[in-house]
Amino acid sequence: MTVNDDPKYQAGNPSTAEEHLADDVIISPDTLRDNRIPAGQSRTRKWPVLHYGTVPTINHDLWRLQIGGLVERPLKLTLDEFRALPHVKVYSDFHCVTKWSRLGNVWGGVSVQEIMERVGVRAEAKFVIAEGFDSGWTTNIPIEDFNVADALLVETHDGEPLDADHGGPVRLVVPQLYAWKSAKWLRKLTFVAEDSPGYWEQLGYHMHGDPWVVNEMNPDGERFRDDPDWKGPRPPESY
Ligand SMILES: Nc1nc2c(c(=O)[nH]1)N[C@H]1C(S)=C(S)[C@@H](COP(=O)(O)O)O[C@H]1N2
Ligand SMILES: [Mo]
Repeated sequence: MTVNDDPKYQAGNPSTAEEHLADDVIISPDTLRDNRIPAGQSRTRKWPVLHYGTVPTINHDLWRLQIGGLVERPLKLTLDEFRALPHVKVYSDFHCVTKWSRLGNVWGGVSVQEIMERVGVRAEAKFVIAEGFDSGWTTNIPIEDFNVADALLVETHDGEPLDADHGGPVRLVVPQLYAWKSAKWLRKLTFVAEDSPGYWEQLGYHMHGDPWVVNEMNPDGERFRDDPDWKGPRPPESY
C-alpha cells in the first residue's frame, strides 16, 4: 500500500480538541496541551502496527471478554453482549515507547468506567491486569490511571471498525499512558490488590508508563523500570 491510498495516513496538521467538542466526544486532557508531543517522541502521520508475536486468529462467535478478580459481579461477555453496552467516543493522542506519537485519534467503544460500575470493583483493587488473546500477553495498570473518563474498550478508530492488526475486535486504549498499556485483542481484565509486571514490564519497561512524567530516572518519560532494586534487562529503544 502506498502512502496515498493508506486511509490512516494524516496528510495535514492533526485535528484539535476544539474541533471535536461539539461531537459528543470525551476529550483526552493531553490533547489540550500546547505541545502534544512528549519529550523524546516525534509525530508519525501513519498508524504503525506494533506488537510482540503474531496477530491471533479470533473467531468472533467464540470471543468472550472476562472481567474478574476483586469485583462483586464478574462478567463474561459475548461480542453481541459487549456491542449492546452503551458506547462512547474519545478523542486522544497515542504514544508508543519506541518514540512515535499518533495524534488526533477518535476511538469508539465502551468506557472503562461503565465496565467498572457494572462489575462493582472492590475497594481493595489497586491495579488491573489486561490480557490479550496473543497467548498470555499481559500489561499491568494502576487503577487510578485506568479509572479515567478517556480510557475505553475500543471497537472503532476514526469511525471504522478496528482491524485485526490494531487489536480488533476489541482492544483497550488508555490514552494517558504509553501505548503498550493499551492491550490489543483484549480477552481479560483482572482487578488485583498487588502490582505484578506484565510482558514488557518483565523485560524492563516501566510499571507505570506515563509519557509526561520526567524526572532524574526518566529524562524523557517513564519508559524504563526505575525500581532501585531492578536487576533485569533494559529493553531496546525499538523492537
Ligand atoms: N495484546 C497485545 N497488546 C499490545 C501489544 C502486544 O504485543 N500484544 N503491543 C503494545 C504496544 S508495544 C503498542 S505500541 C501498541 C501498538 O498498537 P497499534 O499496533 O495499534 O499501533 O499495542 C500494545 N498492545
Ligand atoms: Mo509500543
